[in-house]
Amino acid sequence: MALSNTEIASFFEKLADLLEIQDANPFRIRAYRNAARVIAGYPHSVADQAAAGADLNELPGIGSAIAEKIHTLVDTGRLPALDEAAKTTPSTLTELMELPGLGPKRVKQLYQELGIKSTAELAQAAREDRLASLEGFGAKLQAQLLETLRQRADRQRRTRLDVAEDRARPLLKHFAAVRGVRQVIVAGSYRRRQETVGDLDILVNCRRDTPVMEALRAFPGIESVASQGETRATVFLSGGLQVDVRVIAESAFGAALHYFTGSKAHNVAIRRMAVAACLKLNEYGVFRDGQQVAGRTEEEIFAAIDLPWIPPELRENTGEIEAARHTCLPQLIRVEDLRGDLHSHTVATDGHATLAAMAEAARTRGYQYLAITDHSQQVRVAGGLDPERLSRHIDAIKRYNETEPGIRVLASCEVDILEDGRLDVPNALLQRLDVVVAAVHSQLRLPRRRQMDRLRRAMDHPRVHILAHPTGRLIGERDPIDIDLEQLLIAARERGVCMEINAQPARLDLKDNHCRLAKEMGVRLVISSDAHSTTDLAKIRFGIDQARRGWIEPQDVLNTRPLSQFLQALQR
Ligand code: DGT
Ligand code: CA
Ligand code: CA
Repeated sequence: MALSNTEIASFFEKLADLLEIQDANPFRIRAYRNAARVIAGYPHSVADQAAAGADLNELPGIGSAIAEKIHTLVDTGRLPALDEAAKTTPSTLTELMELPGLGPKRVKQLYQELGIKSTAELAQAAREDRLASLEGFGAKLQAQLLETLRQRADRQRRTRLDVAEDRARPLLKHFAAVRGVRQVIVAGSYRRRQETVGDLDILVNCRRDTPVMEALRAFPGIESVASQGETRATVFLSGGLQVDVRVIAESAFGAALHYFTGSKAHNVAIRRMAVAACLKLNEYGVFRDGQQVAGRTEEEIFAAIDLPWIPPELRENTGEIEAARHTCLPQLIRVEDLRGDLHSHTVATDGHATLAAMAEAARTRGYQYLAITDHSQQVRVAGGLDPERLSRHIDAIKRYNETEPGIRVLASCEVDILEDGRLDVPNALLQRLDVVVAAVHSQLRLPRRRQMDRLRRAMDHPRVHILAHPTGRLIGERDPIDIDLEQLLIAARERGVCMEINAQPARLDLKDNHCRLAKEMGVRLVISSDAHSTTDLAKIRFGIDQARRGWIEPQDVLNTRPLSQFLQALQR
């Protein structure tokens, strides 16, 4: 596949980084950086143009030497100048340059004086206090670097919720098949549906003398056992996910479930309430004067301290206890409340199923409508539709609806927002779409002012109904774009544009606290799967989880409405 502009640009960035560490000619370095910027911001595919034999010299700031390098890179996938530079300077040094506080001079110093080539070696040196004495470093920078690296490692050590589910499922099945086991539940952040989990906290409710620990040892997916007693064990699954298993007596199962579901902050606040009512609360139950008054179920635990049951997604001590006390907990949205899905792809661009297959799968889920939102032309990696193909795609959708398929397919498009905020689809075609979903896919690192202006301008367009994955983050992989979320929500509210809660487990964008803020600010929301296959439609539940964590109720979400009301509400 042809290199994207971003990929081509990153080759030149990397080359410039290495040359900078090598103290090369600053003009040469600047020329490469300049080229990288021009290429990254160029509205057409540089690779396509090179392949078509275009004169890349014509690009602003690109001379014939760099033009030739681009041709070589596009043809061969390699940049010989970069290979050459990497011969004398390890190319991993460029990853050090991304750390705050480190520029080319310091990276060079680290390499030459301490032989440090990677972030792992840097962390080690910082822990051993070997950086502080380097000239120009000092204890403060060392501590700051250590903290940055620690945060990175933390982020990598957590497991995405969907991945955790895939790992947990076989183990839960394994336990459930053991004679004497009544119930197996994953508590902790997993039950609270956090977007990532640190470990799995599995609680097993079973008859006395059930061989739970033997069963655990017999599970084939275990890499190592960290500790094991009669009623609790900590093991690591292959792949590295930690699992804490606890065997709980039935009389205390509700208490344990509440305790190990957490969060810790919620537990502390609940315990304080219990104490104020002259009760003792721990993972074994609620006790008055040493007598157990609750323990079997969570409902009992809450009732003993005079509260209604609180959904796990809310248990973060961010107002749920007060809301429960005043019996004004939100009626959280459920998957069954949705009447349609507003973001999906087909084989027309980067999806794997046909329009008919996607529609049929959505109908089977009980939806009344499905928006097909294949990409617009600018998103080349996804085979985005140019105006002519989009026009035919709209025709195909309208024809499909005439076959009365039992679901209304909404003609839509995931319209790329260009760098300056213009839309990647001509107005005449936007007019023909039932729903317009706009999104940013490139130029993700614009400075805040420009990024905000870009999004505001896109939403200024009266045909834009929904802003998809508003922050552009990928969990554990890519930071959000630099925006002021509150300002963005204000802009959306002013224009009547809906914010999407994208349910792809790698995105979850908006995320929980953003959802809550949007609701409080009166911003309209939709929850969409961004499905690329028929089975992907079911991933909508991850979006529902985030929405629930954000206190969202059915009436806050436009696609809980029946088709005609939805279409009416969508109008700005
Ligand atoms: P994680 O694993 O980092 O994603 O987050 P959690 O919430 O699953 O935390 P974890 O696995 O350390 O502990 C599970 C639950 O056990 C936690 O949510 C609340 C409870 N818990 C753990 N430590 C304490 C504690 O020191 N005090 C109280 N009150 N509860 C605790
Ligand atoms: Ca946990
Ligand atoms: Ca744990």
